[in-house]
Amino acid sequence: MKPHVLVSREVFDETIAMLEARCEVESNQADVRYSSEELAAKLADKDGAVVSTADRIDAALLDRCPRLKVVSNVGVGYNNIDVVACTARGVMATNTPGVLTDSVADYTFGLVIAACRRMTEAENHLRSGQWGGTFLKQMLGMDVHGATLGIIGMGRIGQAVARRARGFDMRIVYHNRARLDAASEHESRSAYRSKDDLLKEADVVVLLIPYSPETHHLIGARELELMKPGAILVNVARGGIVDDEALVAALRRGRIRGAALDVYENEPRFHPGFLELKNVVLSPHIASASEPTRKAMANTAARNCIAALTEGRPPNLLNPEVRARA
Ligand code: 8YV
Repeated sequence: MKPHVLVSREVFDETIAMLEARCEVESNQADVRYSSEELAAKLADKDGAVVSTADRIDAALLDRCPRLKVVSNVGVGYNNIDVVACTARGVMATNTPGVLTDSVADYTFGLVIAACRRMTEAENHLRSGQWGGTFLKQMLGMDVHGATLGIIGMGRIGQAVARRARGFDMRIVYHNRARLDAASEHESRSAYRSKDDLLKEADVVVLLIPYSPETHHLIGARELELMKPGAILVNVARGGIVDDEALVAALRRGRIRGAALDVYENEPRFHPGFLELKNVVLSPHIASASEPTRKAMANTAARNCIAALTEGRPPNLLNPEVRARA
């Protein structure tokens, strides 16, 4: 008998076809976000789940899914999944590392340029009908070339952003839980700094770390005060890493030059103060959203789910210590 799988959000037809070749599939192709209660009810009789990073998979939900053997995240970040609770219940958890690295790095660098050169502010100015023609001191911004880029989180994506920064002749400093080896530092032309020293030195600070209780509000009022007055903050990692209340206050009083955000505390809700500000670029969590990359993410998640249900040990297993349910 084929295992039963829930796909919690709309995916591509090819992903459904891949799953249906090996599983009985129920997919939310209407893409209406399930409540926690609806998700638990849908998973009560399932063997596997392909879920989005917006779906909360916690102990309370897992206790209502006695057959569940695998939770397969469509995304590299997995703070939405209580992996310890999965392991305790014999549930495998997987993510999709690697396939989105370059798309997220591309988008991150696009946000760097947009914020430094005030691109969205300029577009809004034009769209609002206020433009009276070009003049010398219009929309003066900061040059990207030659600026110092500070990368907090020098994993795959951080190192891909560093490669892009080299093409713009930027100086690169980074902070990471573990310092890179000498060869990787040399290859990325980057220099290690403590978090505080990076914040004091960088013209542009980019956040590329996972969210966890340890990184909650890693950037708050204190850290924003350390930044250079003309500096820019870019967050494409996770909402909650930045204290958005403190960031709104710092942007309002011009404590830093600007920001670019793709993620927010409590998204899809976000701090209304951002909407009043011209010195912030806003986008709706789309850093990985190129079509090829989102297809690769969904298909990788499907392959992880199928492997877990048919072979027992999937690629990209987040809890290899798990004794999976029979
Ligand atoms: C989202 C992301 O997963 O991969 C991640 O961790 O944050 C994004 O790629 C994306 O919204 C797909 O659901």
